[in-house]
Amino acid sequence: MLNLSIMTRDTEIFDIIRQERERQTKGIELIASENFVSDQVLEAMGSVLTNKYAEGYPGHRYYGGCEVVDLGENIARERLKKLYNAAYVNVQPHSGAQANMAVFMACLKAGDTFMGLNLSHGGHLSHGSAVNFSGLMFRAVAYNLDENTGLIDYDNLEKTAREERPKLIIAGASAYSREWNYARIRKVADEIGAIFMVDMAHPAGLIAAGLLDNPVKYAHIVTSTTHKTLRGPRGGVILMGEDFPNPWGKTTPKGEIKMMSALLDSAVFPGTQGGPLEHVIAAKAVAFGEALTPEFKTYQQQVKKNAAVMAQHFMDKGYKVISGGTDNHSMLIDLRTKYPELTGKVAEKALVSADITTNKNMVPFDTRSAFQTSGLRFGTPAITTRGLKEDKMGWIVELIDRVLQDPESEANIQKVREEVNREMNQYPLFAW
Ligand code: DSN
Repeated sequence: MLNLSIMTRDTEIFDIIRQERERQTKGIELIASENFVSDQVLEAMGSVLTNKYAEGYPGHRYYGGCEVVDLGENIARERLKKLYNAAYVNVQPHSGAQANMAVFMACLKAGDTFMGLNLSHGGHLSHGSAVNFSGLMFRAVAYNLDENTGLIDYDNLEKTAREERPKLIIAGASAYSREWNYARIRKVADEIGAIFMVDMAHPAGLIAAGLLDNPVKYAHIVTSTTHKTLRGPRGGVILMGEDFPNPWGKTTPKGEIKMMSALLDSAVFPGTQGGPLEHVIAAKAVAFGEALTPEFKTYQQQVKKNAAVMAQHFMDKGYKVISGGTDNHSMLIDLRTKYPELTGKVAEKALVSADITTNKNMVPFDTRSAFQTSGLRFGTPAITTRGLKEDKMGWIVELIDRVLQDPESEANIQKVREEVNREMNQYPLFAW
């Protein structure tokens, strides 16, 4: 074995890992898109599979010696199909944005029009932000939330779709706490001949547990990340049910008409990625296996219950929760009703100092910029993994409110931080 002098322990980096482990252990993690994976998921990610190049797909690789990783990738594919009742899956996207990019590449030509939820109303960067590939290479048209209800304005969505005739309509969000009416969007997509894609990254775990509607029943194509409510490694996936656009008039440079499944596979590799991360794919397989267990359903029920109870506590304290509550794991708080002068930026910083991690977020029709914001986004997947139940949600909201009442006071923050650290010590996070 090659022995480099640097192979004495790299204390610089391992000390950083130790510090991050400590940060995760002592705090309350409320970022809606984060979670804590199981030891098995972590072990698979840190395994020898990282050494293997496997460009291509199981059975059709560009490298020798892929027989073993083929087995792992096939198990990941079969488990994912079972989880969402899908007919086609691709488990290779390195992230959700990569999965979305592959869908764009398979379905659109540069300059084509598509529609997604306005980023400042809870949408995602890769659904048409002007600084993302989606907004730079394609013509993005946004639909909005209704200002009064905080719900998707489906009338506006339909009207915009009929006027703009996008080739692709995307449903899905980073900060939207309500169930989607997928059937209604599919109807207008069919009317104008558009492909309907759902990015289920945020609620994927709740959907897998059957607690929210499964978009695979309605959409032509579904994408997701695997590391949010689904509780797997960081990564992306693409799925289709039986009803996918086939072949959607796409021809290859050689003039062959290709099926959508083949188009998506080639859009992932070689279109937008090189070698797949087989260690991450193995970790995805582990997470999908975990998601197929009855305990996972119980966990997701608790995630949802914790979120509903937390949202109610915020409202009881006079905070505005956008849309008046939540159907999933997350909620968006408009700080302006209770603390009109307080920005999301200042609030986030004060909470982080108290070891309560959250993120500032624009609220629909925000009067402040994306750097300041008037809102905070909270989610319950990580604290639920940690073992906190609904009886602790009032305590968390109380601590948040104490920080926000006096966000500049180090003494106030310190008192809250001590309470947070003392309590979280009761909820062990790592077995090792
Ligand atoms: N950045 C993620 C989130 O926090 O929602 C989405 O990709």
